[in-house]
Amino acid sequence: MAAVLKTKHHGGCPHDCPDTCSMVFEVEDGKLVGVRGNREHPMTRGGLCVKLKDYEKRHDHPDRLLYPLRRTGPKGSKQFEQISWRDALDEIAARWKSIIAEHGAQAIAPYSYLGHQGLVHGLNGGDAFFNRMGASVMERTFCGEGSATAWLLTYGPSGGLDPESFRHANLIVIWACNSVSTNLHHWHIVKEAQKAGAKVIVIDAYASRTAKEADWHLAPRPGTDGALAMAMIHTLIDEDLIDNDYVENHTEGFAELAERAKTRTPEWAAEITGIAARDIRQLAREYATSGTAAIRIGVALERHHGGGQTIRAVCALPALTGAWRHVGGGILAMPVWQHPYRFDAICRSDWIPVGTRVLNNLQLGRDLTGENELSIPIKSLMVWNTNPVTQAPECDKVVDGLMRDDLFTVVADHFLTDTAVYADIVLPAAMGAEMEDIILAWGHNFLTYNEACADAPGEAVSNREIFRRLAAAMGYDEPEFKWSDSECLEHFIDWDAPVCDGIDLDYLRTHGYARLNVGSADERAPHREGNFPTPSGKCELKASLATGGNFVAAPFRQMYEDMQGGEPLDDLPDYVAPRESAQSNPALAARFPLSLVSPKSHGFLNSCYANASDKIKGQGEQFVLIHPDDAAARNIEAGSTVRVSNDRGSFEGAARLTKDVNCGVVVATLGYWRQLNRGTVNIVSSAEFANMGHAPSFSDNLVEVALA
Ligand SMILES: Nc1nc2c(c(=O)[nH]1)N[C@H]1C(S)=C(S)[C@@H](COP(=O)(O)OP(=O)(O)OC[C@H]3O[C@@H](n4cnc5c(=O)[nH]c(N)nc54)[C@H](O)[C@@H]3O)O[C@H]1N2
Ligand SMILES: Nc1nc2c(c(=O)[nH]1)N[C@H]1C(S)=C(S)[C@@H](COP(=O)(O)OP(=O)(O)OC[C@H]3O[C@@H](n4cnc5c(=O)[nH]c(N)nc54)[C@H](O)[C@@H]3O)O[C@H]1N2
Ligand code: SF4
Ligand SMILES: [Mo]
Repeated sequence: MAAVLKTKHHGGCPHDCPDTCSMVFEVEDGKLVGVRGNREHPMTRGGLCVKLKDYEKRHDHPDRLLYPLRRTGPKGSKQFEQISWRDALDEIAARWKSIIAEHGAQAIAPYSYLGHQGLVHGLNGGDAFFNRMGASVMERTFCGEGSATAWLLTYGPSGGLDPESFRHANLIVIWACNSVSTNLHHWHIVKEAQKAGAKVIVIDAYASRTAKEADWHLAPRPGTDGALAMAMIHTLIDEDLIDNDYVENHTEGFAELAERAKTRTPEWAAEITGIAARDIRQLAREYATSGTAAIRIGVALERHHGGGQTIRAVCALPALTGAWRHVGGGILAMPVWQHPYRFDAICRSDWIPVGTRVLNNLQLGRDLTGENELSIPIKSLMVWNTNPVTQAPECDKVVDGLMRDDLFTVVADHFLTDTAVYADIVLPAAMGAEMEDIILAWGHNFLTYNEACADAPGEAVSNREIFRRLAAAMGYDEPEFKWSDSECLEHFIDWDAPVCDGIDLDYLRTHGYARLNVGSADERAPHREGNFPTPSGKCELKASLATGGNFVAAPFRQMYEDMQGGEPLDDLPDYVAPRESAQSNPALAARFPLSLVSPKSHGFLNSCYANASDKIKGQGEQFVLIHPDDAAARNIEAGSTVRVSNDRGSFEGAARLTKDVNCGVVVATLGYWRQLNRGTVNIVSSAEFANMGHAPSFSDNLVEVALA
């Protein structure tokens, strides 16, 4: 018997994660049999996280969807029959054509996210198709749009502090980011700096895995970080810890910010945050005097009403102290802005008919149930790369909407997810190693190539192929609908951009990854001399864009305007209270006295892997962290099943009594499947937008906890 040859191929982790690891796929006889991290890659360094280290098992999972399915029983009953691709496509095209004829194309709504993060098969992979159709535009603000808006207002589209430069920092502040679980390959660099003597400060609503490894953990009440940051600004000015030369030459609006910060004293912030005034002063002093201070903010910082304003206040800090002067000084949010992606070619937003309405993915439940009054109701929804029943807020409403008899729902996924079970037609999607792509990165400065090297099982096809087939069925014959994945990649990256100097598709195919030409992380201080890509060329403490200044970055104009959502933007940073807190809404807090934070699970990737028994075993059942005093007041013992509820609904979990949370705060992590549990955290979270970027408000959430 001839030995089967094992071959190795370049892969890129396609999951929604800032690390975008470069991987090595091992393939035998068309099947993915092993996977490891690329040892040469400076950030991946040969290691993958607990979710992905056996990625071949996800490819080979017995529950994977292999064929198109048509619903045969009531919605949600999981009764489906296998059908051919021809029948699936004919049925979808017929239903869509009839909906378009009767209600117009805007009655059809696309719904996607970063389940696959590639440029070809990812978030925007269906945009050209739906824009060609004239469907409703779906604004997708699950993650990062509050941060991005705040960042762009302050710094413009700068990549900010290089994640690899953190090894040169003397002081590192990790702010609302659970790096050990969610940004592991950056955490290695932070640990390196810590070993070399850097002090690591973690500011987190509870003692996360990351906070436990910090030299100092500060735990503000959820949603109050803006007060902490404003009081730091106050202290920097009050104690003359400002780099006056940097401020004068490279910032705008210092005098106005100083005026505002006058009343934002540490004593004022102590009341709001629950952190002692002397600790706030010490934090500001250490931050300003450490020499080289680096801040890494997590997306979680945006998840309350005033999230965007909070991030602007935090962003002001390195400009005030001149931390940007040093290699390893400054702030990191999402370096995606310096990547050469051509969203114009990917999305074809020029095809959107003038006047097309914009829906928002966080408010899917409200849109489907009629709570948001829509002049044209949604008659069909196509969901791919996302699982809103588990991940979107107010998800009981999402389920109510998906149950509507007059809604035609198509879902493409790998599994019969909590969302897919409500579909009329389910399409089987190919997985990572089965399709070519370059993976978009939002946490580092590398392009990451993924080779198609394994056979998709059954009749699963890639997202792009799904849209090629749908385009043919709908009669759309624009050339992009015929491009191969490789041809897409030629078009979807600006290969002539200076950051791509010396890099092309062949280079990536050979090496698997390439660092953008942005300069060495051991030498660069991107804003040593200012040079911020803002209208003024300075760090805009007072944002000219907030009041309609001249846009240097034209593509971002629409984004700012849309995302202000009509609410006028304050041109200076400030603390904006959460909607749901004892201070801002005492009547609500009397009924629901606990703040729920619902961060990411260590063992799941959003809701991915939360159906895999070994991953569930590692992660544990849905738990609710509660302080022993809060538990005692409710007769809750360790291990009791508790119900977490508010006016939006309830879910259950096992109580874990711990001083990792302060009194008044409870933590239940995200991703658990509704099919396998008694409710999920997003039943109780609110679909109200934060006040910037239409960001979500998952951390702005009052609940009560009781024995179930
Ligand atoms: N309470 C609370 N809610 C949150 C958050 C929170 O912190 N707290 N975080 C929010 C954030 S930051 C995010 S990013 C969102 C994420 O929310 P989602 O984007 O919905 O994330 P997932 O649950 O991973 O869903 C991705 C789905 O895509 C599928 N998929 C993966 N690859 C492919 C593919 O190639 N093709 C197709 N067709 N499908 C594929 C997966 O199987 C999975 O079902 O959740 C948000 N929700
Ligand atoms: N293991 C794992 N890794 C992931 C994911 C996953 O689901 N699982 N998801 C990926 C995605 S989509 C994203 S966006 C990133 C997100 O990565 P992170 O930004 O790290 O997101 P979270 O885990 O939601 O929240 C991080 C920390 O913020 C804290 N926090 C929440 N609200 C507040 C607040 O108001 N103030 C303060 N100071 N702290 C607060 C939480 O307690 C939590 O410890 O992770 C990615 N990586
Ligand atoms: S999920 Fe993140 S850390 Fe894990 S392999 Fe993928 S990119 Fe790397
Ligand atoms: Mo996210």
